[in-house]
Amino acid sequence: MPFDKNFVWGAATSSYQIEGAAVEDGKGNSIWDVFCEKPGAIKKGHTGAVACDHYHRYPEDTRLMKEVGLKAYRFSLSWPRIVPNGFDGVVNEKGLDFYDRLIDSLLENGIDPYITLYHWDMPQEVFSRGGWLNPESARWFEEYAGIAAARFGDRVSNWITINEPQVAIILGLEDGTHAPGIQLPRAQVLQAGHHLLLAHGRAVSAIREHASLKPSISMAPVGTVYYPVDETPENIEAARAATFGGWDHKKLWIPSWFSDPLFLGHYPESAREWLGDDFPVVTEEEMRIISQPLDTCAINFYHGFPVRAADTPSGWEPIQHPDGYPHTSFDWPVTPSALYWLVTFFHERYQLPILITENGLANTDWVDCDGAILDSPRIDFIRRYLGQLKRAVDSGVPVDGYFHWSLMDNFEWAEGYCPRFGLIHVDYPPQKRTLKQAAHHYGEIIATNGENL
Ligand code: GCO
Repeated sequence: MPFDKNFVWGAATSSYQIEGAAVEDGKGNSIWDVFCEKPGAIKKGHTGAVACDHYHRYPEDTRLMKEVGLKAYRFSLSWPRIVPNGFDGVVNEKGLDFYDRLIDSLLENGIDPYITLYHWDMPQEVFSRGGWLNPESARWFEEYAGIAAARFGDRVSNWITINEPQVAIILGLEDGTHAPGIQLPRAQVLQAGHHLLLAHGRAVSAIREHASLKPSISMAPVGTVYYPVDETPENIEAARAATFGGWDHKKLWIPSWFSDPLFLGHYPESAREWLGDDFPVVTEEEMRIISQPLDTCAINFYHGFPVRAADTPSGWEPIQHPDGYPHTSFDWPVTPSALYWLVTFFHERYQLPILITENGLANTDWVDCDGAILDSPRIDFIRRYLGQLKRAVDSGVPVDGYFHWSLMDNFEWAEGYCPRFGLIHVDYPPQKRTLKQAAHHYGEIIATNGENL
């Protein structure tokens, strides 16, 4: 049986990773513009100043999406392109115009737009006022969300508030390897995370208030998951327990930290012992704002962690992949069955339809002497992961769609342009785009609704 006829087949990108035009048409600075100038912050000193020049080349890019056969496209809005300093509500019309043109071009090509409001490029001026540590930041984000929903909500019905709160908070404010590149004590990291969730909640209200099309709203966390190495009942139970309670191993990457507040209305009590006095003190009103009902449970997913039942205090133990286990060129292991368990566990816990908002791999792609890009590992990866997604659908988990990361090669944060995650190869410069073999293959999967997976 193929996927449902309404299954959403898409690909994803984000503003800072592809747009370029960093100082054009009134855009304000983002924390990524500033972080990239810091010596040693980004591999080879790369920056997103030009990126894929999508700001100017979007007509070509939407045509290519159509050529691949995509039904949907997930992209993010740059907050400082729309509200340059982020907090005073002064709007940059030229920024709004750009997204108008992009959305219209998508719709003309029969591609459904999915907007992410925050994919990490916070206005620098917001950071100067404390960023997510400042409780006002949630209000500023609400205002920006309302502006975006009022302008685009007549043509766009799918909204994702925050992309991967874990990465924004842990890598940005605890490890310091992502913008803004600072290292805060844990209690402040948790406080910033709480304000980020409040920003999500306030944005949900703003979208519902200002969008004219009925919106479907979600947040897209990192899908950290443990999966059973052999699928025995004991190992499955071990994987479930580890996925939502393995604090000592994965710390704030454990998905219940950022997802339980949204869907269950409280932070996970199982983290209290680990966090001690750092466990956030919150109000009922805040939790009510954070936990407004959502329409889907979006998840970004790349790889999982094998686990088995064991005679340990937690009842499980993580295990190592054997030597020579398949890895992508980003050194992430290839773990397709983890996708089955991820959507199964998330659906069990949060009781909503699942939407995979990112999944993909970096590969050492190049244009061969015949002009083709033969990325067979990507084809195999897509087949294996989608096969497991299909298995979940067949077992009764409602899955609304799948977005491949990424539409095109782009700026991979601290790794610069070194990894290539795209379905479309980008030669930068001269900004030449070429469909990889996997793009054609994905197009065939889409055309048959996954019949042959
Ligand atoms: C992510 C990011 C993407 C990355 C991708 C590959 O949400 O993690 O959204 O920006 O490029 O995940 O690391």
